[in-house]
Amino acid sequence: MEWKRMKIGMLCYWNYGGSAVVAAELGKQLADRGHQVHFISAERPFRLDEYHPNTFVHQTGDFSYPVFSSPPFFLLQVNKILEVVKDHQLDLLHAHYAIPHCLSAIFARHIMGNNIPIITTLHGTDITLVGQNKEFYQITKYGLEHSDMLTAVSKWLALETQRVFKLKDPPSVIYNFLDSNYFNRRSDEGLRRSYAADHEKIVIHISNFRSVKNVPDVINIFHLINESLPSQLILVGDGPDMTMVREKVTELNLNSRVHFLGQQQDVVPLLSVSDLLLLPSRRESFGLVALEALACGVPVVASNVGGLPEVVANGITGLLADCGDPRAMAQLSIKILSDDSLWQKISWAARQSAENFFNADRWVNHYEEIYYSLLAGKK
Ligand code: GMT
Repeated sequence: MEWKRMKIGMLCYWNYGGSAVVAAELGKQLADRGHQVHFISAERPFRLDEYHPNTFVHQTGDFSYPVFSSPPFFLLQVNKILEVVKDHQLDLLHAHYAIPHCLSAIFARHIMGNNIPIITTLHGTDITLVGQNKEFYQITKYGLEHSDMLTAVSKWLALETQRVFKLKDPPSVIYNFLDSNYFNRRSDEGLRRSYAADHEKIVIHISNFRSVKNVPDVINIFHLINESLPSQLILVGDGPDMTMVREKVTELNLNSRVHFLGQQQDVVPLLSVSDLLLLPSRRESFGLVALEALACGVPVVASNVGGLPEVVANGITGLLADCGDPRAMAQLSIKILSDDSLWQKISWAARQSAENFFNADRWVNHYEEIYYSLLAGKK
């Protein structure tokens, strides 16, 4: 189809989390291609931190009333979708994360009585935790079956979705991506020295400190690495397991070696001074932070779960071990960190894979093609 400027409604969460990041990055890329992107979200999406031409942000309303135990977000969002589709004549709706976004889009379309195309991108826990819970199963299945197009961020997630929801076909796979010009190693000796002495290594972990991220194992792995190689650990992010993690650091007498930085908007400077990223997650449908590390030439040691093996090529851009085996992950980490030529080789391959395979243009093209084919099919 010939290029046509589309008006796209992007439904997403706004706060720290990969789905919010992917929605914002996709929106910016599409806006740079000349499309109009309308974010419909509770707040301005994280990573859409500054004004970006061709993007619009429509905040879901807020309404409290004594009979509501909390503001009914779903209904408020449906109402906002109705408003924005009408006011801006949107061509299609793209929901990131099945619950509630694809359902609010479907309900809004039902009220409008039109056939505005709905594409739903599955990110992981919308399927693996929330969606397959019996409290949400039926409604999630309905949402998947009534979207015009389903995409998943890894092959693993696509097959898992098909299996759990007994779908005729698996969702199409569109991998997450990044702007590899922005995510690139920028050396900063001063910053590096502020964390580590010349003979020390820097290990980093970035997450939202939820149980699926298995952060206590980051500490166990780091403890073992540090016994062989003097190192420092940078922890970025915050979340429910933070207290437990702090206690563990104290218990293992690592306080002088662990740096708690909390949530950080820009991780490139920190990745740029790091020698290794640890990601021992229990579940991970993709692992966006692993890709960000690869782009900055940081080898990744991660668990062999979900979509992680599709992002981190075992033995090439990082090393994988079974989840729950900190000893094995520590051995792999020491292997990379203690061999300079191996580190260089993996770091180079990591950067290549981010630049060539996971580059934004390639995967944004796929989304754009899907949008055009849905619009063509609508006529
Ligand atoms: O992990 C979540 O519960 C939320 C979700 C999110 O919005 O960040 O994370 C998922 O989506 C990311 C972006 O596609 C993926 O990189 C993460 O692997 C995935 N998290 C899990 O599967 C645990």
